[in-house]
Amino acid sequence: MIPLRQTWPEDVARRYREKGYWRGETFSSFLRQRAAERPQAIAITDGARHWSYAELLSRAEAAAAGYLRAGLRPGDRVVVQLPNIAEFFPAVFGLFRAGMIPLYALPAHRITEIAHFARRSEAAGYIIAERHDGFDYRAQARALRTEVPALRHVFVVNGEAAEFTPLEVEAGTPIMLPPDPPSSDVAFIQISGGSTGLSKLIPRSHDDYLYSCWASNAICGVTEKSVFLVALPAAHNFPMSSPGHIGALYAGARVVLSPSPAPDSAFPLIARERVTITGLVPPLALLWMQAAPTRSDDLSSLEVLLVGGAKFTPEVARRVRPTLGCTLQQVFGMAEGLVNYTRLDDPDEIITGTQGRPISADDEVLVVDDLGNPVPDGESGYLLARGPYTIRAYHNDEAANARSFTADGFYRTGDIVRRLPGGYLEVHGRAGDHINRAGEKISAEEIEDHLLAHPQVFDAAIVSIPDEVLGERSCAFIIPNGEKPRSPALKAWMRTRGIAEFKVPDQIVFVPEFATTAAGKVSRKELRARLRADFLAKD
Ligand code: J2J
Repeated sequence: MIPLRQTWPEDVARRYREKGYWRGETFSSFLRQRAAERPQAIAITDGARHWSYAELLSRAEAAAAGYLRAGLRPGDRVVVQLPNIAEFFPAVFGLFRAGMIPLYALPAHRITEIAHFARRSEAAGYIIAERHDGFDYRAQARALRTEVPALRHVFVVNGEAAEFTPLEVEAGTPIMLPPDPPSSDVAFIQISGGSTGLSKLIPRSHDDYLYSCWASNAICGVTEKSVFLVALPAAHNFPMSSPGHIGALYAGARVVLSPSPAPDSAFPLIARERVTITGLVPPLALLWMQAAPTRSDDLSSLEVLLVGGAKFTPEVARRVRPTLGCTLQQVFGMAEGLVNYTRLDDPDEIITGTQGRPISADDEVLVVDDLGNPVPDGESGYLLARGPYTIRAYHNDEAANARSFTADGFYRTGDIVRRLPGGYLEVHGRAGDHINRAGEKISAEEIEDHLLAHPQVFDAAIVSIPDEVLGERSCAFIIPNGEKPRSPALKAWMRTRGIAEFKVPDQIVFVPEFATTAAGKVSRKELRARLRADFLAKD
C-alpha cells in the first residue's frame, strides 16, 4: 500500500506543536475525553434518537470491534458513503478507534466516482446505508466489488444487510482494540472539488484537522452549550470542520442531523432542538430566507448562520439578519485546508462584503500574478496558502502535486481574490475550469471526458454560466458527430455513466464547430472562456 503521509517539514511541525496548535490529540482520544467529562450530555440526535457522549463512545467501540472481527486491519482505508443519519458517527468514530482511515464520499456519488476513490486509496472496505433517497447502495456495493475486487468488506449500518456485514453498534463480545495512532498520522481522506480531471485525495492528520476545528469553535462562538445543525451532507468538509460536527463534538456540544437542508426538514428540527448555529451554501441560504416568513417554526434560537462554499452576494447577505434574525458569518474554506471567516463582531460592511480572514496567525496567504509575483494589497490575484492545517500534497497523485503546490509548499487554491486591510479576502473568481454549482465543484475536464465517449459527440466543452438560483450552472457545448443526439437522451446517457447527478450538464448547446484563432490552436481553457463570453453576449 502506498503510505498515507502529510509532510510538513520537521522544523515547521515543531513550531506548530510549540505554539500549541497541534495538541497531540486524536479523534479517538478527544471523544473518550468528552465521554468521561460529560457522559450524559447529548452528542448526536436525528430528532428521534438522542445519543449521549457515553453512548456514542460505546457504539463507536462496538463498531471498531465489528470491523476488526470482520477482518479489517488498522491502517486499512475504508470508503464511507452515508447520509445524515445518526449511524454516521459510530461508523466513523469506530474506524478512528480501530486505527482505520475513512475516505468521505458524498451520498450523491455513483459507481464511477466510488470506484475511483476505492482504487486511488487502495480501500479494503465500504460502509453504506441500505438505501437513501430511493437509491439502493447495496446494488452499488455489488458493482464496486466487481470493479474493485481488492475491496473485500462491505458494512451496512441500517436496514437489511443482505450478503454484506451488518455494522454492530451495540456492545458485543469484548475485543482488544489497538492503541491510538500518533496524532501526526493521517486520520482520514477528504476529496477535492478539483478543477482538472478526477477528484484528488486529501490526507488530513489528527493534529492539523483538530486544530482547524477547535480554532473555528473560538471564532464561531461554539461552546458546550451550542447546538449545531448539520444541514449539508455530513461528509462535506464545510459542515464537518467549519466549525462543523467535529468542532461541535470537540466542544462537547450537541449535533443535530437533518436528512435534508430543505426548510421542511431543517426548520422543525431547529425549533425542537433549539439549534444555535448551522452552515449553508448560498442557494440554500436564499431558500431559507424565502421560506422563513411563510412558516410558523420558531427559529429564534438560531444565533449564527455560516454561509460559504460559493460566493454570497452582498445584497443577499444584507438580508440575513432581518429575515432570519441571526448573525451572518461568511466562510471561505477548502477541504485542502485554509479557512477564512468574518468575525462575529465585525462591522456589517465586512460581514456582508468580504469572505473573511484566515483562522490562524500562522496561515500564510499570498496573492500573486501570472508569474507568481505578489500583487499589492487591494489588487486581485491568485491565492496561495500555507499553514498549520493546509496540506502540502495530495495522496498518490504526483502530476496533481506538481501543478497544485509550489516548490516551497504553498497550495495553489485556484481562487482569484483581493486582499483588503486587516487581511480580509474578497473572492473574485477561479483560475481553474470548474463549475461551482451551488457549492458542488464540477471539473469541466471530467465531464468532457464522459461526453467524448458518446458515439454522437465529436467534441465537447463544459462551461460555467451564471445562474440566479445555483450561482453557476453547467453548460455543455457539443459538436455532434453525424446526427445530432437529443439533449434529454444525452443527459439520460450521462446518468448511465455512474456519476453524481449534480455533474449531469444543466444545459446542452449544439454548435457546428468551435471557432479557433487564426493561429488555429487554442487551449481548452481559452476555448471554454470564449464559448462562455459568446454565450453571455447573446443572452
Ligand atoms: C467563494 N468561493 C468559495 C466562498 C468556498 C468551509 C467553507 C467552504 C468549504 C468548501 C470548506 C467560498 N466564496 N465563501 O471546505 O471548510 C470555493 C473556492 C474554494 C472551493 C473549495 C470549508 N467558499 N469557495 O467549499 O473543498 O473556490 O470546500 O477553493 O468544497 O470552494 O471547495 P471545497
